[in-house]
Amino acid sequence: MKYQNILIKDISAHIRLITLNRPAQLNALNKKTIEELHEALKKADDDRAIRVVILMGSGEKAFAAGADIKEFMNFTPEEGRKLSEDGHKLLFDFIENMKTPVIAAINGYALGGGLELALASHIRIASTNAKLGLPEVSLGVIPGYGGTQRLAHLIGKGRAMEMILTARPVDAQKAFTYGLVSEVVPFEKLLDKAVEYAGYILKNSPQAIGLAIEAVNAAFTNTGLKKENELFGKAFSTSDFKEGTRAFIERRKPGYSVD
Ligand code: DAK
Repeated sequence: MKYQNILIKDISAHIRLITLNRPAQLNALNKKTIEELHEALKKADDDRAIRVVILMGSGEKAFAAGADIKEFMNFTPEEGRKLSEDGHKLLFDFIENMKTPVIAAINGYALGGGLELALASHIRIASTNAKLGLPEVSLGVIPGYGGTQRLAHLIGKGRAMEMILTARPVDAQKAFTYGLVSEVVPFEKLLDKAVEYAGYILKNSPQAIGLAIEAVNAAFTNTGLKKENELFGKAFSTSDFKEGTRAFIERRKPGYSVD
């Protein structure tokens, strides 16, 4: 299959690099990109020769600056709920449950859906210029691709609340301190570092790795993702959501209701 929004490159016989490739839009995740990622990830997971996948964004500026605001701003609550459900199924839950480990190499902004993509991955490393955040409430919506659950699982409820409620991104160093990423390296070394981690994985049993992913994930089974899905749809029906996304497009500060 020929892809429009992603690039595929085998770094070695066992390591596949998948690059999000919409740099002019800071690799924002639109529907097409999500579908292509699903296709490419499924192919990698079904291929016994591929034993590690590395995910990156093209360019130096962004891993992914979020879901594509321009695309989803006009969705109805039902379309919002549906896209959230499909997104979970095709990409976020899909990655989390792959038997092939996925390493997110975060090269710049990982915001909103972009950070949620990294959170669904099994290992995260970042470049020194990375900025990670869940700014959804600044747009009048909530994280809808698992962020409310996976961030809290990963870094604890208090820090997750801080990041989600303030909508403020953290820099790479703070992300490391929070346990959000395993390591921080200069941008030029990021891919090499991801390959180094892949090298450690390749020394181990592929079957045991698949089982270990399943076992670790089992510790975090809960109904929170369903609740997030429902509340995400609810946010789409608010006037704040319409105002927040319009303000982003018009490059101005949103004027939210206070009653
Ligand atoms: N969506 C669409 N376009 C985006 C984008 C995004 N998330 N982020 C950046 N862009 C576009 C900009 O509009 C601009 O396009 P042009 O105007 O040139 O056509 C281009 O990328 C370059 O961006 P800037 O000119 O803004 O670059 P700056 O260096 O000035 O600023 C920035 C970089 C990352 C600080 C800024 O671009 C920014 O604040 N971006 C938005 C970040 C953000 O709020 N991300 C969270 C999005 S909300 C869903 C489920 C989950 C979600 C959504 C839906 N459904 C189930 C429907 C999750 C929501 C999110 O991710």
